[in-house]
Amino acid sequence: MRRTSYCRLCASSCGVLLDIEDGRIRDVLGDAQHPISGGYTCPKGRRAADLTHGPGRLTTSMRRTAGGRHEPIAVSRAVADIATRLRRIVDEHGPDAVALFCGTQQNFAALTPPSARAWFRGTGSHKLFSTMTIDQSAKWVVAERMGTYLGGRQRFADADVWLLIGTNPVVSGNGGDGDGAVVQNPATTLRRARERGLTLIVVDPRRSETAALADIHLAPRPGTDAVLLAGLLHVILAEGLHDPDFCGRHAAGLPALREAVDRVTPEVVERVCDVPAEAARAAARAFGRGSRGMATSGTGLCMGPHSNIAEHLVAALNVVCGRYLREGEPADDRAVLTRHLPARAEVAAPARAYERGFRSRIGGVRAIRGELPSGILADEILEPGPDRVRALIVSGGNPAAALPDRAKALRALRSLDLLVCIDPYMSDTARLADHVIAPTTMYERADHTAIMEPFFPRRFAQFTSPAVIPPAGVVDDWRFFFDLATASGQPFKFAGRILDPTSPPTSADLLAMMAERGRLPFEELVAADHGRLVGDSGTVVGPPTPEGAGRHLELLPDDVRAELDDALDPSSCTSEFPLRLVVRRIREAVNSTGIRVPGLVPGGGNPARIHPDDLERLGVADGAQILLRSASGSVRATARADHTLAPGAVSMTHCFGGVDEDAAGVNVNDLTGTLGGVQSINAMPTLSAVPIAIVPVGPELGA
Ligand SMILES: Nc1nc2c(c(=O)[nH]1)N[C@H]1C(S)=C(S)[C@@H](COP(=O)(O)OP(=O)(O)OC[C@H]3O[C@@H](n4cnc5c(=O)[nH]c(N)nc54)[C@H](O)[C@@H]3O)O[C@H]1N2
Ligand SMILES: Nc1nc2c(c(=O)[nH]1)N[C@H]1C(S)=C(S)[C@@H](COP(=O)(O)OP(=O)(O)OC[C@H]3O[C@@H](n4cnc5c(=O)[nH]c(N)nc54)[C@H](O)[C@@H]3O)O[C@H]1N2
Ligand code: SF4
Ligand SMILES: [Mo]
Repeated sequence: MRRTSYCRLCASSCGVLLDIEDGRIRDVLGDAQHPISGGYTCPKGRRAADLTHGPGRLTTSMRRTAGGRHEPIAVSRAVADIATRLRRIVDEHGPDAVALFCGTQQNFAALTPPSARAWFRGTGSHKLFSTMTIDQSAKWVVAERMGTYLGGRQRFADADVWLLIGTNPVVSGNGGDGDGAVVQNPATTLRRARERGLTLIVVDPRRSETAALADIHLAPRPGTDAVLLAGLLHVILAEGLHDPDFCGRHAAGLPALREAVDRVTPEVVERVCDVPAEAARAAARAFGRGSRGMATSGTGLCMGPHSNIAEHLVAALNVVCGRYLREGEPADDRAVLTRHLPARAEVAAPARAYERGFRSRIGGVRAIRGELPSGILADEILEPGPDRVRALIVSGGNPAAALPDRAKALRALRSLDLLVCIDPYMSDTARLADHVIAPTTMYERADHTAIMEPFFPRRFAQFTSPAVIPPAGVVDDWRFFFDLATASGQPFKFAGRILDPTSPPTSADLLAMMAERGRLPFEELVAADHGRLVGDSGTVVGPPTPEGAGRHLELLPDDVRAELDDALDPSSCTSEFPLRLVVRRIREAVNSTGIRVPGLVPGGGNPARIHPDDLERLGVADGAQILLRSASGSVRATARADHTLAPGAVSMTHCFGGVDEDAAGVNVNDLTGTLGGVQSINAMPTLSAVPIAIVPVGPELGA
C-alpha cells in the first residue's frame, strides 16, 4: 500500500509517499506532487522506517528499578506514579521545584507544545526551559531591546540580495528567519534564486555547502561576527547606501549607530576578522545596493561569544537598509490554519519584558518570554535553595547531550528526585530517567502543519492521519500531558477552553480546535491528500495607527552600545587556546535524532575537521587521534584534514557521544561551559567559536 504523509523530523515538513507492507513502513519516497517540497527528501527522512521500527525504538514505557535498570511499565501506571511523586514534591517544596524542558522534536508535532504547556501552566511553576535559549534566543533579546516592525519583512521570493550569517540552510533548512524561503529543498531554491539574479552573500568560517553556492563568501575568524557586521554598517552608512526614509519614519538612534561604527573601517575588519578589507567593502556594497532582501542568521552567529550584539547588528542592517514591507504593499500573509494577524506599517516598541520576568536565584537571571534560560538549568537543579528544581519533565529533547558543560549537566540530571523523559528511543536523557514514556513517532500520529506555517514560502497547509498503527504500549505525546494533568487534578486548557477530563478528545478533535481560527475549513484540509495551497488573501500592509506612528525601533540603546564596545575590544586569541571550535549540523541527523541509526551517519563518528595547514603546523596527521582542550574540559577525537575551513577554525557536530560506552563519537559540550562568561539577559553560553587548543595523542585510528 502506498500513502501520502509528510515528514516531521525537521521544519522542512517534506511531502512523502510511504510504502507500507504488513503495517510497517518499507520505503519513504519524496512526494513529487507536493506543492512545496516537490519530491525532495533528505537521507534521514528516507530512513524513517528504521526510526519507526528499528531495534532502538521503545514500544513501551519504562521505569528505573532500585538496581538502576529499566523495566517495562504500562503507561497508565507510569502516569499514576509520576502524579504521586510530583504531588509529594510540590507539597513539600512548592510548585517551582517542578520544571519542564521542551526540546526540538516537540516542535514538529502540532499538539505537543500546547499540551505540554497546558500541563505546565496547571502546575503553577515558573521553571519552564526550552532549547530556544541554547539556540537562537538572541533573536528574542533583539526584539525585546529594539522593538519589532509590524508590517512584515521583505521576502526571499522577490529579493535581489540575501545575506546569510552563521547558517547553512543547504544542510539545516534554517536560514530565512521564518521567511520560509530556504527551508524546503534549499540547494535548488538558492540556485534558482541566483539564476533569477539574486546576489547571495554568505558569512561562515567554513566554505559550507551554502557558501559554495554564494556570490560572495566571507570567512571570518570565528566569533568576530559583531565586528564584521559593524564594518558592513560602517560602509553602508559612510557611502549613503541606507534608506533614510524608512529610518526617518521608524528608527531612532541612527546618529548614535553611525558614530559607534565610525571607527570600524574595512581595515579594522581585516585586522580583527581576518577578512580582506576589499571583500568586506564589496559585501557591504552588494547588500546596501540591493533593492530588496534581508540579512538573516543562524546558530553560528547566535552561539558565539558576542551573540546578542551580533544579532542586534544583523537587525540593524535590515532596519538601516529598510528591508521591510511598506504601507500598501502586499502583506506577507502565510496564516492558513492559524489566525491571520493584520500587518501595519508601524513599530511595536521595545518591551524589555525580561526586566519584569520571574527572577531565578541563579545569578538573578530573569525569565524571557516566560522561559528561564537553559544555560542555568543545571544550576537550578544543583544549587541549594528553597525553590531548587527537584523534578524535571523532558519533552522531545535530550538535555544530557545538548546542554553546555556536559559533566555538570549529567551531575544535575542524576541528582534529581524525579526525571521523566518522553522519548521514542533510549536517549542519553532517557537512560538517566526514572520514567521513560514511549510516544508515537511521526508516521503513527495524526498531525497538521499549523505551527510550521512560518517555515513555508507560500500559504500552505497539510494534514496527515496516522500512516501505520503504533505499538500497543505507546501514547501520543499530547495524551501523556492530558493524562498527567488529569491524574494531578489540574485543569487542561487547550485552544481557549478547559477540556473535560472524563472524556478525552481524539487527536483529530484537538487538531480541528487548533485550526478553527484559520481560513481553511478542517474538512477541506483533511481531504487534501498532498496538502493545500491557499490563494492570495489580497491583504496589504495597513497604515500606522496614530500611537504606532510615534513608536520607533531602537537602533542603539545604551546597554547595546556597551556590548558593542566590548565586542570591538580586540582581545581573546590567547596563546593557551589559539583555535576556535565551530559547530555545524549534518544532513544525516537532527541534533541527536538519527545519530544511532546504523549506517546513516557516514563513518559513524564525529571527527574534528581542521585545515591541512593547521594540521601540519600542529604536527598532526590526517586520521590521527588528538586531544581538544578548552577552559571547560577536554575530549579525544579523530583529526580530519578539511580544505573548506578557515585556518584556526576546527569544525565538529553537536549532540554526538553519550553516557553509555557504545555511543559513537564525542560530545562537543565536554568543551563548553558557562565559566568563561555568558550573554547578559538570556544567559547564553558560548556554544560555537569556543577557544580550544589541540594536542596530538596517538597513532591513526579508523573513525
Ligand atoms: N555546543 C553546542 N551545543 C548545542 C548546539 C550546538 O550547536 N553546539 N546546538 C543547540 C541546539 S540549536 C539545540 S536545538 C539543542 C538540541 O537539543 P535537544 O532538542 O534537547 O536535542 P535533540 O537531540 O533534538 O532531542 C530530541 C529528542 O527527541 C526525541 N524524539 C524524536 N522524535 C520524538 C517524538 O515524536 N516525540 C518525542 N517525545 N520525542 C521524540 C529524540 O529521540 C531526541 O532524544 O542542542 C543545543 N546544544
Ligand atoms: N540536517 C539537520 N538539520 C537541522 C538540524 C540538524 O541537526 N541537522 N538541527 C536543527 C536545529 S535544532 C537548528 S537550531 C537549525 C540550525 O541551523 P543553522 O544555524 O543553519 O545550523 P548549521 O547548519 O550548523 O549552520 C551553522 C553554520 O555556522 C557556522 N559557524 C560556526 N561558528 C560560526 C561563527 O562564529 N561565525 C559565523 N559567521 N559562522 C559560524 C558553521 O560553520 C555552520 O556552517 O538547524 C535545524 N536543522
Ligand atoms: S528530515 Fe529531511 S525529509 Fe524530513 S522534513 Fe527534514 S529535510 Fe525533509
Ligand atoms: Mo536548535
